[in-house]
Amino acid sequence: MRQAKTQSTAECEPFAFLRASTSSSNSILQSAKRVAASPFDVRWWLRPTVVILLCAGLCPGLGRSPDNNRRSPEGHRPSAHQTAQPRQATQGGVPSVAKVEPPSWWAHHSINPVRLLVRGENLTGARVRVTNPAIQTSEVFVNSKGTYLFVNVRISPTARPGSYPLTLVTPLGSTTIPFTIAAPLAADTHFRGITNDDVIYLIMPDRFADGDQSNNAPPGSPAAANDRKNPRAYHGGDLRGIINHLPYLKDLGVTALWLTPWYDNWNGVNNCDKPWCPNTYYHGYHAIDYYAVEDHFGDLATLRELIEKAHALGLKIIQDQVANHVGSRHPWVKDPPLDNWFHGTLAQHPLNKFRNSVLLSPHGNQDEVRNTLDGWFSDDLPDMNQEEPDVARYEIQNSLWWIGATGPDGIRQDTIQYMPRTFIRDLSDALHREYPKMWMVGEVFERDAAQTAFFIGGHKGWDGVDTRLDSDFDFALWNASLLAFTSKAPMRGLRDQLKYDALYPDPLKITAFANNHDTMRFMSLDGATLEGAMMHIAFILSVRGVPQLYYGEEIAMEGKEDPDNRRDFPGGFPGDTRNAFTPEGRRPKEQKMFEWTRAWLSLRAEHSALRRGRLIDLFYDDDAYVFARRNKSETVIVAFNREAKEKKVTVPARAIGLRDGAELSTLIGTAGGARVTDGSATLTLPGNSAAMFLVR
Ligand SMILES: [Ca+2]
Ligand SMILES: [Ca+2]
Ligand SMILES: [Ca+2]
Repeated sequence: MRQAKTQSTAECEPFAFLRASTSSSNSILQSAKRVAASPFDVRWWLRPTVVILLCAGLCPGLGRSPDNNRRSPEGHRPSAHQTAQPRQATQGGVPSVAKVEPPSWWAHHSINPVRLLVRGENLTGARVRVTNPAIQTSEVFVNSKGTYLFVNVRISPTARPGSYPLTLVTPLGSTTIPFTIAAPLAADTHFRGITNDDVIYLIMPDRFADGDQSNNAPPGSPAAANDRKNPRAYHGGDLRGIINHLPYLKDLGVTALWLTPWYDNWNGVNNCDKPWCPNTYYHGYHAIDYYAVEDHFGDLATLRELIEKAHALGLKIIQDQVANHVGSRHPWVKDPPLDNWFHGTLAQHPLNKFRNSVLLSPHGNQDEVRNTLDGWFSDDLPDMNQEEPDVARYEIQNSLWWIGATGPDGIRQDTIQYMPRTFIRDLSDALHREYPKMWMVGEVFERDAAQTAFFIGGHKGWDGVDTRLDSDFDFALWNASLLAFTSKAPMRGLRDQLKYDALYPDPLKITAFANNHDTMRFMSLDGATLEGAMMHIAFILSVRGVPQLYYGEEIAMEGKEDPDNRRDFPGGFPGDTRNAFTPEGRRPKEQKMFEWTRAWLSLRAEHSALRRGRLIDLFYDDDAYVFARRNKSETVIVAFNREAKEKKVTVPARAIGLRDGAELSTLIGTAGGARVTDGSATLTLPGNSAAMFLVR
């Protein structure tokens, strides 16, 4: 159940202002926001005078000794957390610390203080001391079992990188909380964001390439967990395997790699009598440690090496983050840091009914809304309660920690519509404040453009919230493209879907994807042909938005529903009989698809109109769709003909500013160009193919 939010001194941190609009008790902030010239401008709130004035009224503790351990440890927590709080540390033994999250932070960071979550034993009654004046602690809280301690650490701007251990003291002993101030990564070569100049390539690390067989059976993983014959077991793919194939990806022409989650997941194997057992968490969506790298995939140093080597080749990296839930094997599940850390418990929790549109509708009833936000994605995925400020804060810090510690350029945020939109906004704001170019794309798995548009940033929804989310995936257009290119729907359906771009603040910001790890591969769809797959990928690479491909699409891999759509890339694994990373190892069909994909990627890189141009419909009927992409420097025309035979299509030329005599030269897909006469041009389109023309 949700807890009523109470005022706390923690609200005085600049970080907290970003969520102030959701605080029912924060009337001073609310009234201040009403008079603000730009109440959603973070910089306004962060002006020192504003901070001081607001805090003078709200935070009587500000300015007191940073060592607030004289306060009762539970002093600032909402009362819901206090119910079982022992007054004295008379039970248990000497304190011990097992985990500190985050383990490191940075000076000059926009989140300061950072709030550490310390897991340990016998922490009841703990105080935290520091001797180095470069850091100051405050707001200590210990949970009722004495197993978790929260503490704010404020880092002086003059603090130098190094070790800054904190001392945890209870009446029964003391121990150390290790903590490091890290040197920041260079901002010009990291955190660069994703733009329309990028093409994203989705990789499941376990299924792409095994570059290090020494990590294929890490501690705690039985043989059944690492069985390549089981599509739900770990197959051995890893970060080293991706490093080894960076040149392949560079040559293909993609510019950004989205890796499914690299958080550490449980190494064991689930057994049951259902068809999906035995299974493992090879896909990475069941984190047991938000601050560690999956040991099947490598370690933090290998991840850093991957990101540096990718960057050196001009390839960006996108981290898959999952703030909505963790795995049921996470230590929190048996012993949550706070009673309201999750929505419910493993034994008793709501299950998500996935009535997702209740959030879109202003008429949704609260039972359904709460189920969508609080319901567990499955019994195996405990749902994080982002409406608890300490949960939101933990997750925002975690998101920024990965960016700062490893240097990726973007984030893909899983199952984003099951989290409060205010949390998405606060996370977006925190990311952009520290990393101005940072880009986050949300998974809104809905074929309804209205739903997609509701979650993308740049406009307020009916609820008054602008998520400020940079992008989300265009499942509606993906669906329309599959239907069109498997001949399940008229080609005009593409245009009919694209008209709903009217709902987006900026349609260029949408991520147009060909397929992903949750969808059947094109070649396994009913009605699929290689020509259809070629048109589908050409469409995704030429339509507005940031394109995203799925590993293996460039060789027309097959695969039905999960996990069949996650087959190993041929040649990536020891013992593979052929290597499809090389032309010699590809079958003729695969080579044809590879060359076609590479050619369209190359054209996209060469022609700015394909990346950023306005899309203008020129022709659409049952079997063909022709559109222009036009910017100040050039106009290209992209045409799709689904008929088996050649088709002549006349397009209006004046509509795209062309005069009689203008030449349309072919870029790909057809030998014949065209010339504008009497205000129009007649294109000769080969059967079952896509073509592109450049206007000169
Ligand atoms: Ca491996
Ligand atoms: Ca693991
Ligand atoms: Ca949720």
